[in-house]
Amino acid sequence: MKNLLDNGSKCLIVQSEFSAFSFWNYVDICKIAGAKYPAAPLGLMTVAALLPQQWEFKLVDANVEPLLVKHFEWADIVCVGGMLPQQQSMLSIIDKAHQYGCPVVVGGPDPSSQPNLYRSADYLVQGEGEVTIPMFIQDLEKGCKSGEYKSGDMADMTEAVVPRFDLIRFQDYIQVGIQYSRGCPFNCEFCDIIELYGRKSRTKTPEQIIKELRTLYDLGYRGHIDFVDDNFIGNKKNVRKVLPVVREWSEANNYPFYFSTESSINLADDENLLQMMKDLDFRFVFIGIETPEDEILKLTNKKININRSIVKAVNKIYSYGIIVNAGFIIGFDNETDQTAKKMIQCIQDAGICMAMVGKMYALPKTQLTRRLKREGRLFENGSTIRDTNAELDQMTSGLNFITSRPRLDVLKDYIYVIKYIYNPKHYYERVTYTSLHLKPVNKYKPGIVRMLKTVKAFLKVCIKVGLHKATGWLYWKTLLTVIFKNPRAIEATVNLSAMFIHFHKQSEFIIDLTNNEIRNIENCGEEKYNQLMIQEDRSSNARKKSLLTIVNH
Ligand code: B12
Ligand code: SF4
Repeated sequence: MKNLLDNGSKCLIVQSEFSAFSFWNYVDICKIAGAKYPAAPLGLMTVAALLPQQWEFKLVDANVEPLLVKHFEWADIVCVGGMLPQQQSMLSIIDKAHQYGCPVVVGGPDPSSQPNLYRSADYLVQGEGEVTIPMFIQDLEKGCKSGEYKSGDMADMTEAVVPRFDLIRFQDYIQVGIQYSRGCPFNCEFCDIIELYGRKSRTKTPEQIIKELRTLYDLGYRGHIDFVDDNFIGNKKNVRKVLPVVREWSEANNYPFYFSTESSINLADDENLLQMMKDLDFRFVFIGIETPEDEILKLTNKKININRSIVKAVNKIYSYGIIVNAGFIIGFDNETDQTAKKMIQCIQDAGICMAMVGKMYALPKTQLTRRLKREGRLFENGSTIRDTNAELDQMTSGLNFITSRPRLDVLKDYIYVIKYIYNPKHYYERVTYTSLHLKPVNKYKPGIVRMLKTVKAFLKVCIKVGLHKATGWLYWKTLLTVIFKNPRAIEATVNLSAMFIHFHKQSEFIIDLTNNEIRNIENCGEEKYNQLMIQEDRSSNARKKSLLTIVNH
């Protein structure tokens, strides 16, 4: 075998395919916008920056281009990594690479949480690459042909490298991610982030962030940047330091980017921070609302959301020009028959268009899982999704435990919520509400090429949504209302309206899937179903175990 540390070794990095039906894979909308996929593979671009720089790299994202034989024939070594929904595709890439005689390095979120499944790879690199990739390289130096690398240490973010953004074609994506921090200070019972990345939010320095932005700028990227943090405001003191620096840089460069991120809801309490984000043209924030019911929040220890009006908090954020996308969960222990109605009311009253309503999932490294195990309620292998493991996300899978309410009630409530909120009339009511409450700054101004693309996309939306019998009238009514009452928000209105194409398709898929599950339970009876699930777990294999790892924010 060739000495891989030689100059010019060829390293093929593969982003494997995601499931087509994920809430997040709004590929139809990408096509309208002239792109191929929502988000660029930040993890793998970071990995490329951590590997020997004398190597020659090729990054193939199978979500935007076919992975071909010639790619494997070119490569001396193959790196593959990703999250749970990519598990099947990652495993098949390992096999394929071996067919062509390439050693394979595997890493990333799923191989780190389910290492057993990935032992077919030659090198299994767990955890944060900043810590474990150097261990792998040391082994290569020693000529090791295989190895496993893990560490209890967490990466020092102030030493993080600039990802190899040069390895992708920007036009393939709607957005490019950068990461400012890892970890979150809160302590929600169902969350694995705090156990994987810690409760101390580790941040990069302002200089590092500017360096990343400058790199993207110099490579010609303009437009949407997503801060992929677990909780962007997890370390408020540091965020307050970085935002003004980024603003100064943005201003000096004529605002080449606009931003989005994930944050806890206490963002709404901090007008100063909101103003800083507005000044930088933040346009979206994803917030884990989970449930509007305080009793449930208490049990799940999501204290930061308790004793507040969600509607007021969301409105506050809209007033700074930032659209709130949110996650909700059904399947908490102390839900009642009023839960679904309260959730719907919260989503409608706050006008949350992109509401990802998922079923509760007990993740391996969480307090929730440990409690359910103690209570004898955990289906260790989460095998509720055994027939559809290619379609994994929070909406298609979940409830991998004996629910406290009858499971059928939970599932029926789930369908009720999804049907209601993704009914065209109700969805467009929310688009109108958000658009009228939004005060965008629109500091980022697209160049002429992007402008033409935007106009083309707008016309496509007008045809696809505006001429559709289910949405036509609602779309034009919403559009005209916003043009007359809050014209600055028109871009947001069109974007949110377009997203309905994806949500409609995706919600129908979810409803069918959940109805099948309901039929199965009705056929065998709930008690027997639970018994079967628990028994099945006792005799199940490692592959099924992997189906557990879905997360909520
Ligand atoms: C941003 C984000 C998203 C974005 C994705 C944007 C994008 N560009 O892909 C969105 C919102 C779309 C998303 C969706 C989902 N996400 Co997500 N997401 C994240 C988040 C917050 C950051 C990911 C990121 O970019 N990190 C920054 C990069 C640099 O880190 P990284 O990718 O982990 O890579 C590092 C290491 O893992 C390692 N590494 C990675 N790959 C490889 C490969 C090799 C060969 C090696 C050696 C090392 C290596 O080195 C890198 C540097 O340290 C993480 C949480 C987190 N803190 O990581 C969750 C996370 C990745 N998501 C997760 C999940 C489960 C999902 C969903 C399934 C949830 C859902 N709602 O249904 C969906 C599925 C998406 C889909 N397309 O189908 C889980 C994955 C768990 C698992 N076992 O796989 C995570 C870890 C959150 C968690 N609580 O556990 N997500
Ligand atoms: S669910 Fe969100 S707010 Fe709660 S601990 Fe996890 S990352 Fe933090």
